[in-house]
Amino acid sequence: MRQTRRDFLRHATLAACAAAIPRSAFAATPFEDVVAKVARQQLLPDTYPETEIWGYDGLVPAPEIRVAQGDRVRRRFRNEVPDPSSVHWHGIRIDNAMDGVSGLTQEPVAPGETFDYDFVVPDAGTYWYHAHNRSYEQVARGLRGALIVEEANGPDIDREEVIVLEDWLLDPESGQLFDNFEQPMMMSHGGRTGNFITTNGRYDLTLSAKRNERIRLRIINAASARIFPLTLSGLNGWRVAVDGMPIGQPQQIDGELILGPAQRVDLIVDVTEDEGGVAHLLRIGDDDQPTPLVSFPIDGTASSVPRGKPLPLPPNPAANAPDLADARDLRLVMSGGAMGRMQSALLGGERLGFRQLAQAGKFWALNDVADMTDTPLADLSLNEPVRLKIENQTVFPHAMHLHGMHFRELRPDGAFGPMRDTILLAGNESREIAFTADNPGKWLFHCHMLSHAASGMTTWIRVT
Ligand SMILES: [Cu+2]
Repeated sequence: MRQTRRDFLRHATLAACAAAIPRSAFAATPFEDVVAKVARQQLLPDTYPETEIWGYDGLVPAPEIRVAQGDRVRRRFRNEVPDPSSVHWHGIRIDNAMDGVSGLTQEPVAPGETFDYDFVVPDAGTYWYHAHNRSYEQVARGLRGALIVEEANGPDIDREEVIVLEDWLLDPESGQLFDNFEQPMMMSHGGRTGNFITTNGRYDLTLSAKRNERIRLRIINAASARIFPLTLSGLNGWRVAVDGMPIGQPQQIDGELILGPAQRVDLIVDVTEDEGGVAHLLRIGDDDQPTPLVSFPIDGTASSVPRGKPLPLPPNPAANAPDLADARDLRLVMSGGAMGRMQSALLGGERLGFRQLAQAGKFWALNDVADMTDTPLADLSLNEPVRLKIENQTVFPHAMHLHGMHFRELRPDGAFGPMRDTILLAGNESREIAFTADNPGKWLFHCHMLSHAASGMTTWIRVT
């Protein structure tokens, strides 16, 4: 492994401090490796060949990272895939230099090179980590996994399950990923969705459960463009957190639960299905038919009676609502895509017509600008309150993700929604969000339909 200047400086600092710091401080937080690798995994049924994937430590989903709230995460990322890469820790209120955005917070890590990520996790919750260079390809190839931050005093449950939803666009003949990551038709429509869905890397995930067992489900939509409408059967569930952050009073699940790309939801479910039956977490397909994402065959009984409504999760330190009285008003107009009204947009400072943009692989614009430029969407002062109206003038849904800070939706009646890091907008829908710009740095703000992000829907804000 080549020593970079960064490695050298780090070691020099450690040597200088060694005399002053007790040995145990080093032992407590060693760097662990996270290696992006090309590997093969059995995703399809056994009659098909293994699929070549890119996975952290060669696995999809990546090995779960699980730490306690307030812990320090130290990972030495080593890139062994044939494409420069970096790792983004999605939803973590993080030091900007550790945010992992190639081209904004760091240079991409070349094949064979390393980068040391070292950060503290201030909030408990369900987060994830994924590639953030050419992510429309690298995430779709499998560079994604769960990052779980545990509360000091977690909820009263019997067990928990982390549920990572992924989809894959596979050639049914070869079982291999189609190589069409930049296909204009997908970029200009809903994004590149797969034709094969896995839960925790399996198409038939089966987890046995007991009647009246209480399970926490941490569900992560790690797909690169797919929206998952979810529903439960044989399970009585409450929503207790979204995008990692507790929502206050648990909300009973009644009907459908929509999870946009990159969004997470924490549920506490009680198993109501009878012994011998099968409970399910289901997704609703385009044909309105429910299909199992997880099957829970019921084997035994945990207790004779269900426990009733769960208590709220303990709040995170980031729980305050922004003060709107002095808030800066911002507006973000999303335009473009197939069947859209966008005539032209700026690309690299030049005004191009829709057809010219399409030839350059750009189909979308944010405030009339395709792609990120040197100028941020907004220059904010540290701790400045912001309200941002997002107007989706396209016919497609988009999942807008802000790095580094959670926001709240500001609903038409003036009420705040729960804290989120990714908000899903339907086609031609406007929504308003508000946040306090309390984390200094350069923060990306982009669509998490990753082929949209690559074809115009990426901007950033600066907090100083
Ligand atoms: Cu989008």
